[in-house]
Amino acid sequence: MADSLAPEAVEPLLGGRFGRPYVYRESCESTQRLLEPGLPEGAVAVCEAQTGGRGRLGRGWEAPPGTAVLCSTLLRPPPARRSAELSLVGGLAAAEAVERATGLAAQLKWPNDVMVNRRKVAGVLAEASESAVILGIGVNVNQRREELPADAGIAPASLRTTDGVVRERAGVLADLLTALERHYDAWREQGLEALYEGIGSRDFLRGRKLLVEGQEGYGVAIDRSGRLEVEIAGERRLLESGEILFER
Ligand code: BT5
Repeated sequence: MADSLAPEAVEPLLGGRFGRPYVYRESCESTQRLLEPGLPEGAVAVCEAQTGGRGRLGRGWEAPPGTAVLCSTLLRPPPARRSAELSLVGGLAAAEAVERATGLAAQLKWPNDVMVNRRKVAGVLAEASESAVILGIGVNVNQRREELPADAGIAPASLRTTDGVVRERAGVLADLLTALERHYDAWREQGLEALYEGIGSRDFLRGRKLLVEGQEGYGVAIDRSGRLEVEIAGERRLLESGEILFER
């Protein structure tokens, strides 16, 4: 079978709640738009190609058809949890799926990027509505170098440009959903504290020189509540959200 994320390739690999139902399209505007609000928690939308893939802050997400994992999961976190933390929950799951696929260490660049060798291989987008959060994850799997966006703010990579291996995406997606379910359940029960070891040990910005809102500083660490502690002009600050540029 050609590499595909069709239900017949993916569903046999799924062992948990996530991915039920599994909503699949060859092409769609964005998987973020495919999940009806009435679906159960854990419903997942996947496609081969997006015509309007979404990043954060109105930016786009690009991947040639059939090369990437593009998925969205419907979640209903309890009101006591800060849904902004879900970017880190999703990032940790994506980092682990990437590590399992490649055997390489992946890091989390706060708040939503997954990095290997200082390049972005995956991105996470949490969009909240009244009744649910749609957690979108894009993982660059089989793109060639020339198929990655040329104008990205952070240098991009795919698993293929990283280690030269072309992979079946179904296994990467199934691993991702399994890890996401496990981490989401732990977060829902105990908060980010339950995932802190996995997140803290992969903290890409820790100790790195940064630019925050035009000012130079350095990253201290992602704290236990999922905020980024930075030091700018000798003062420690906690960031809730934002866009961090780093020195290569
Ligand atoms: C993200 O935004 O990193 C979140 C990406 C989420 C994508 C998934 S795919 C499945 C689901 N459905 C969607 O429509 N979205 C989610 P942000 O940090 O804003 O990064 C976006 C920026 O990354 C863009 O402005 C580009 O510069 C760059 N970019 C675009 N495509 C990329 C890619 N495939 N790999 C790396 N960088 C990319």
